Amino acid sequence: MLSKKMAAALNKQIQEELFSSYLYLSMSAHFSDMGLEGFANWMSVQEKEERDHAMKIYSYLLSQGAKIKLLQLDEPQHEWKTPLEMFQAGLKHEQHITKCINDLVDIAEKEKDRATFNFLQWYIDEQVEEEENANGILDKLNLIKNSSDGLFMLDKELAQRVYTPLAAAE
Ligand code: OFO
Repeated sequence: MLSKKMAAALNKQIQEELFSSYLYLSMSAHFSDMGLEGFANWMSVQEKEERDHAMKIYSYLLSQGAKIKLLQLDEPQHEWKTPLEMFQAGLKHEQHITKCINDLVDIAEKEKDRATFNFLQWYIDEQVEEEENANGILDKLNLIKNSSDGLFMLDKELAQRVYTPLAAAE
């Protein structure tokens, strides 16, 4: 049984995850506009994974008999100057999500809500991976600088990313 505070905070996290999806979808569209289809693919996979993150919380709330309350989504940014700027924005966003997850864990701890505390461990691990992924691509973009050959090679690499639905990945 979740407290009202815990349920409200988890509902808010569904909104955060869906906004993440919206943001990465916007980035995917912008990469397509730039003709960088490999980058667009990477963001498209990211966008789907974020929906999975939201739905995992959705299912958890339902399993606990809590009410689902979907909140309004903000409009994401549509334009960026460079791929580097986009991944910098992506990393900053993931750092924000990490803070959100840590805040949720704090609430679960304060309320001695062991089930939710356990549930959130998956998100803690996931955020380590999310920040690592964004950092890894940022490192490459920093090495490439303005080389169009380098960008072309990285675009080919990012085209290889494949979406695995969360249920299948676990
Ligand atoms: Fe990007 O990990 Fe969820 O939001």
